[in-house]
Amino acid sequence: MSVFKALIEAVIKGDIKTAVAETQQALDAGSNVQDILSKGLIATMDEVGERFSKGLIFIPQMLRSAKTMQECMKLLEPLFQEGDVTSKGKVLIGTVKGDLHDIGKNLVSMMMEGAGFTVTDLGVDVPPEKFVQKAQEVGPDIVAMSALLSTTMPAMPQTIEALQKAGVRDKVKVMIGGAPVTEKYAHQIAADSYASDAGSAVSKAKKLLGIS
Ligand code: B1M
Repeated sequence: MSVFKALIEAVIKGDIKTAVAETQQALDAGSNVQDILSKGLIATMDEVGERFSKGLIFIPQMLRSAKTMQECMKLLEPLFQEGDVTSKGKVLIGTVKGDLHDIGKNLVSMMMEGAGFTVTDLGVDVPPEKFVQKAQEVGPDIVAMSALLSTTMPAMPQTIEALQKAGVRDKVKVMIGGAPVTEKYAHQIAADSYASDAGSAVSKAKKLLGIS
């Protein structure tokens, strides 16, 4: 049985108060932050997704669990800081057009910031033209796109094409990720990098920019 049983149950129920208290208690008890995240919070969202697929829960419950997870993540965020104040590079990140899922994207954003990148987060449902406009404005080293729906994945190549048309593509590296996205898909759409999770997104970003 998981040591995070009470936390898991609270996230499934969408009980924010208990989930936040359980997260704090796990931290106080010296639990590893990565464990709280992966075994307590992320694994629970997989369970929530399965219950949704089986028709056991519906959108409002899924939304409540998502909100609960995000409140717990606020406690973990400061613990991801590496303490290096020099910016490692600029990252422009967003969830692609038509897609409202932002927990994974927020996690990537949080870990990137913690690792010393300067992150501009465009939020969710970001159309290609918004990526282009903001890229022209902030001059990022990396444009990072997240998608959680197989139906919104095509917005990734559309965004790459828009960057190309605006003459921005050659000035940035493009990284993609999200549950339905694969390394193969990244090759297929000529993205520069794919990461399966927030931790590897950081190491891949460093690799893209030649930082150790
Ligand atoms: Co939705 N949803 N949802 N949902 N939802 C999924 C994704 C789904 C798999 C559930 C299911 O059916 N089993 C399914 C998608 C099926 C598919 O297309 N393959 C689904 C569906 C169908 C839908 C709707 C269409 C439901 C409906 O309306 N009938 C609808 C679509 C709305 C829209 O976007 N237009 C919808 C809505 C929602 C809510 C709004 C209720 C809510 C989102 C709230 C929010 O995000 N603020 C929600 C939720 C919570 C989920 C599940 C349960 C959890 C997602 C999550 O946050 N996971 C999800 C089931 C699941 O994923 N198991 C599901 C935790 C998060 C940490 O993981 O986002 O994968 P993830 O991020 C990972 C990696 O993917 C990676 O790093 C993170 C981990 O470290 N990563 C990157 C992510 N982005 C990256 C970018 C990178 C690199 C790595 O580089 C740039």
